[in-house]
Amino acid sequence: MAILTIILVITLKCLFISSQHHPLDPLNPNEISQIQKIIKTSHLATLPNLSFHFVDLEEPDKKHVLQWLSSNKQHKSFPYRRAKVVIRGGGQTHEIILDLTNGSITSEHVYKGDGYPPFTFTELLQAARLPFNSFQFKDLVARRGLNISEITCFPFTIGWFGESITRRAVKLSCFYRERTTNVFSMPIDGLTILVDIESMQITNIISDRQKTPLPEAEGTDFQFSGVRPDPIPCKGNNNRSFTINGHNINWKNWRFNVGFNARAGVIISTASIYDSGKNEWRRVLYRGHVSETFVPYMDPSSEWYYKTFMDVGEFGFGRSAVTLVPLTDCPCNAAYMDGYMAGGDGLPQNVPRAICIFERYTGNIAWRHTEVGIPGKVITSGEPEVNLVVRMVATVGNYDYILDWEFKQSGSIKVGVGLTGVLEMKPTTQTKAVQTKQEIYGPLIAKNRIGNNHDHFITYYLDLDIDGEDNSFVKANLKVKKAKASPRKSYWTVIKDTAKTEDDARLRLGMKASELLIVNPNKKTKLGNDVGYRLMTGQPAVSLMLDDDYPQMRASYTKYQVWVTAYNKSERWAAGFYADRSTGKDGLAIWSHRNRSIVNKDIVLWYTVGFHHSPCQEDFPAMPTLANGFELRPVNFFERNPLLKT
Ligand SMILES: *[C@@H]1O[C@H](CO)[C@@H](O)[C@H](O)[C@H]1NC(C)=O
Ligand SMILES: *[C@@H]1O[C@H](CO)[C@@H](O)[C@H](O)[C@H]1NC(C)=O
Ligand SMILES: *[C@@H]1O[C@H](CO)[C@@H](O)[C@H](O)[C@H]1NC(C)=O
Ligand SMILES: *[C@@H]1O[C@H](CO)[C@@H](O)[C@H](O)[C@H]1NC(C)=O
Ligand SMILES: *[C@@H]1O[C@H](CO)[C@@H](O)[C@H](O)[C@H]1NC(C)=O
Ligand SMILES: *[C@@H]1O[C@H](CO)[C@@H](O)[C@H](O)[C@H]1NC(C)=O
Ligand SMILES: [Cu+2]
Repeated sequence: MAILTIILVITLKCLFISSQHHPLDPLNPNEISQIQKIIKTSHLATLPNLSFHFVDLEEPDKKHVLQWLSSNKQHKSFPYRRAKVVIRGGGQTHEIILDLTNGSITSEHVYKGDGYPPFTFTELLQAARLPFNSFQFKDLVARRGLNISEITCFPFTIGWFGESITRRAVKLSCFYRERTTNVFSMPIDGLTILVDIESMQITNIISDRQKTPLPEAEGTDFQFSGVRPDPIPCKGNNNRSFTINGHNINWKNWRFNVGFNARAGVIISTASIYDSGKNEWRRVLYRGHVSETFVPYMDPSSEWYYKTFMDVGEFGFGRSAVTLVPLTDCPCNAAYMDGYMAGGDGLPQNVPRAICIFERYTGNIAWRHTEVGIPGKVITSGEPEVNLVVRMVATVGNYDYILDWEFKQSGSIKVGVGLTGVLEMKPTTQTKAVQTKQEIYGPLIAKNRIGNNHDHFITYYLDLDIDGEDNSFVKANLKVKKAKASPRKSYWTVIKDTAKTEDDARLRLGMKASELLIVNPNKKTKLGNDVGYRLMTGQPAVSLMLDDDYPQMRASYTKYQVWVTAYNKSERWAAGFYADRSTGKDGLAIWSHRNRSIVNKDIVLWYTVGFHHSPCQEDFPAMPTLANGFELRPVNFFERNPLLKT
């Protein structure tokens, strides 16, 4: 037995060492267990109601990561291996930094500012069960003639509406499951239950006498009943043209690290592209991930006004990651990666197949040309487009977010956001979509159901390091000029404007024609152009709410799609780290208003993918995927088209 243990320990140690692939690798399950043990054996263990809300890698300084990556790694250990942990205990929020190499707490303090860390799954589950032990709730349900065994209550975060003192709380809305699997399509109207999370007690049940009856269950099911078409014949997984070494991916001319945490979900780190002309790896993206989401519903009624969700900061996209289903979520040639995070008890949890990685044969043409200008010949050449996709799906209550990072051999990185799932609906007695005097907050989308209007804003953190850290943000504005001495009267030309400070880099798109570039002013092509990448934006949408509306104050960064800030390791979460019940005193807008210089500096690009969603009948019973996104495309980064090898 003892020998066995020793062998096991040695094996584990070896595994641990050989798994040291990258200093930005996410915490592995052993490390998460180690963290839990350190906290549980420290003085913090005596805190009443200790729970773990955030456990993540405390990333080493960029300088050290880059040094490590460029050195001979064989004999070197990581710059350092630390974790950031946020716990709640005794009614307070504690921030802790742990050193995983020597197993000690290197710093800790109590956070006293506004807002709270993400909820744990355990808290949400406990809250959702409370009504079933409440006599008042049971009585209300019985009086409505509903069977309590057929009710599901979901916790919703409550935002902030100017209160000077906040508590951690959620509101429960309840739904009826009888004869349907589409729980969200059967909302029980006029019933809101307020739960105080710290005491884990119901503090108020609001029941409206004027409630609208339950809509019918008939026709609400979304379960797939048809015959699935045969998947496209697949050669199998044994001949992939990418390799996965721990979290490091190598594919064609790209290499990068795929990380995962409870908050952001997928994190892409140190993405570099091989330049066959220069014979070297060149840096593009140091770190990229979803930073925050904001989903405000456009219904000011007492039952709906508070629905202004920040899913990433309040729950977590990684926390909401689902196990991907082969052939439905990812094609047959996909490889899968698990996602690890800490539960509310600090112990490691695994989401099997949280991420998939696959080559996508897009059916598109990467480039082509037919030349007929040479007498007696027709020359045709070109290549089909094959890309590499890294995908995850976060299911946050009713919505499913499909999050793709797609790498192209041309040097582009395409980021896709797909929205699907089911709508949040409101029952109505209305049966026809006629204009009434009565104000409604969304279209009639199914029998006796309104699909409430809302937005989705998905904000990306993009720390681009184009050929090095020192970059500039350039607005290449298209300016119309009058033509002189020409039959033409006008033409456009490009006038480049380098943003000097953060103030100058806050943009609302669609107002004027411009190309947005991140360039490295210290690196030029042989022809003398600044090397760069262009942000190709998608369908633009900014928040339309008034600036002094409370939800808008918390998400003030959604008034612009584009921001550029000076790099600061601790500025990553657009709505501030403590997004739950935040008041707008931290976050991207605040950082940007420092108006730091961003010329030839390490800078971060923030881009918000936005959707204004006024639902329609096709969104019921489940919604066909609605897609948007953006692309980062090389501009004068290469000497020539990198698809045409020299
Ligand atoms: C552990 O390592 C950190 C450096 O990462 C150091 O600051 C700390 O003093 C060390 N603690 C102990 C107990 O060795
Ligand atoms: C209530 O629902 C439960 C679970 O579906 C079922 O077993 C039970 O018979 C129902 N009760 C009534 C009174 O319909
Ligand atoms: C601990 O949690 C329980 C309910 O789960 C609550 O009644 C109690 O007040 C909490 N204690 C502290 C110190 O927060
Ligand atoms: C595997 O891939 C290589 C290179 O793409 C190709 O030449 C070879 O035919 C493939 N083998 C199989 C069994 O598909
Ligand atoms: C980095 O950001 C944090 C949080 O916004 C701030 O407190 C700190 O002063 C910043 N550091 C520098 C050097 O600007
Ligand atoms: C930001 O800094 C620039 C350059 O120093 C200055 O021109 C501009 O007025 C500043 N903006 C604000 C709001 O102070
Ligand atoms: Cu929507």
